[in-house]
Amino acid sequence: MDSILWHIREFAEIDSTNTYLAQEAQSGAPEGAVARADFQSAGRGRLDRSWEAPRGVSLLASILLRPTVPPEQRFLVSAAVALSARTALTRLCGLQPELKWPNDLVVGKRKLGGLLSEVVGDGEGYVVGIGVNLQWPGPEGVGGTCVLDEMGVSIEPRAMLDITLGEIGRRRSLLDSESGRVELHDELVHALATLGQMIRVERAQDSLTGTAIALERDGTLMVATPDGVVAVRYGDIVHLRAAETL
Ligand code: BT5
Repeated sequence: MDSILWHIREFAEIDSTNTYLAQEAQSGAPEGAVARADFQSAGRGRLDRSWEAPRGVSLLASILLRPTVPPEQRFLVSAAVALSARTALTRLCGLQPELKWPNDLVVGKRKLGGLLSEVVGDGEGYVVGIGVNLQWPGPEGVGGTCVLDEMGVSIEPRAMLDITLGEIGRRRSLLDSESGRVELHDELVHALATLGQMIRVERAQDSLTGTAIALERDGTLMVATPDGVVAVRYGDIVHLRAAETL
């Protein structure tokens, strides 16, 4: 059941829906506040990277959630949104993207969407931004894809948002309980293309190659390398190929 009262604010143009909603959240906006834009002049990715999209061809939205989640399981808040977007796409057009650790929606090796989750205060809220390429596959050279290229259908951003919010409503209460978080974690593991892949981890200080073997309860990715198992807590990864054995 959809238990959240959504309050959606739509913009023809904004700098970044995440920046806007984070300010609203700081000022006490309630859970369920949502910002959606046709165009962002300063769309943000993680680590000061940018998220690009021409006007009207992508879902560009941010959602404010205020669950009670232990700090080490905060990643499940953005996971709940990513899983909801995934289900929304399947319901809308049959596409079933996979998730790539830590925050991408992918079709094979191509990036369909990304999430940017920001904590408000000391965990009083989470602004989860989501960008999904609907009718434009992303900037040249980044290996992106879009729903139109994958399925031949044009989905309107608002339609995708509405179904995604309904799906978030179904998952939202899971975040508040230990058993619910286990359920979400299981759904995430099932949707995560990363597990069982040979991957390259790229971090500021180093890079390593190995097989992703597990996702810990705190979101840490366990990677088996020739030098032993390494716990990867942050970083970017590249999927190289499916590993022969797990
Ligand atoms: C992400 O960052 O993937 C998070 C993207 C979140 C965007 C949403 S849109 C609504 C909300 N408001 C915001 O301001 N942001 C959120 P990251 O993993 O750092 O990926 C960024 C990288 O993806 C860039 O450096 C490019 O290489 C690539 N990229 C940029 N635009 C893309 C696109 N449309 N499709 C595919 N790849 C893209």
